[in-house]
Amino acid sequence: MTKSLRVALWAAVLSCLGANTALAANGVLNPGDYIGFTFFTGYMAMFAASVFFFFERGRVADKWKTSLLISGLITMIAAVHYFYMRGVWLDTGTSPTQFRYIDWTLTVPLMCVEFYMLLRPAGASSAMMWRLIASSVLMLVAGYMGEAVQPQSNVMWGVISTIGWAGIIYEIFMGEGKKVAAASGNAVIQSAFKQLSMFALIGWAIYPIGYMLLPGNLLSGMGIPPSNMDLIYNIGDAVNKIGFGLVVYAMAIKDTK
Ligand SMILES: *C/C=C(C)/C=C/C=C(C)/C=C/C1=C(C)CCCC1(C)C
Repeated sequence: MTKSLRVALWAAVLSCLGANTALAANGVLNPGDYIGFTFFTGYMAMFAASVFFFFERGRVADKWKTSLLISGLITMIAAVHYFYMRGVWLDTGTSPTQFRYIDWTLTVPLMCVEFYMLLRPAGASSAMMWRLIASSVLMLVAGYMGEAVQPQSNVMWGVISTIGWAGIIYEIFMGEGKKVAAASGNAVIQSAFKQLSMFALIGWAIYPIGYMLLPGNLLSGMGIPPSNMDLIYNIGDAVNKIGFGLVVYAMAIKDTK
């Protein structure tokens, strides 16, 4: 990419983020409400992904059917929550924090189960699954505390939440997850595990960026309205929930052949 193209792209992204959006508060999707648009496209994308995973489940080997089912449940739970979040956004123009965190509290532990299901044939212990789930709960409860209960202490809660995230990263990059995957001797599983791990490391890093827009946090006061947090969360959800499911799907199809 040439330098001028890069500069132009960044300018476009920044002006979009900094724009004073026509926020909704009257039940109408206004032309300039790009955050509202992502609630709608997110809703339909999650819905369509669920149909896809449920139907494709019939094409994979028996041992991967539960994994595909969980991929579909993750996007289906998200679709229902996006339906409600979209409504809150249109009616009030405020962040649907409660629905957001109820969604995550169900879907992120299911993503931990997905890691476990992938490595179970290779000998992963259920203790590993519970450690991942416990870390994810710490991450999400602390995030909710910082966003909704004690917003004046959102930096402290963000740090605590990051400890939970680090627990997940440790488990898959240095703990049992890594060891079991390496010992599995199955290149298809190893490649899928590596991709899911990268989602948890890079794809999930999208969320703390949104969180840092909260007043008083690291990215506040840079001219980006805090409401863009929902834009960033919506992008993160589409990338991570659908992408995660597609990695599992591709792995299952490959391993079935
Ligand atoms: C489908 C939903 C997913 C994968 C949600 C993931 C959410 C996170 C990885 C959130 C992480 C956070 C931190 C690491 C610190 C700040 C607070 C959070 C909750 C945004």
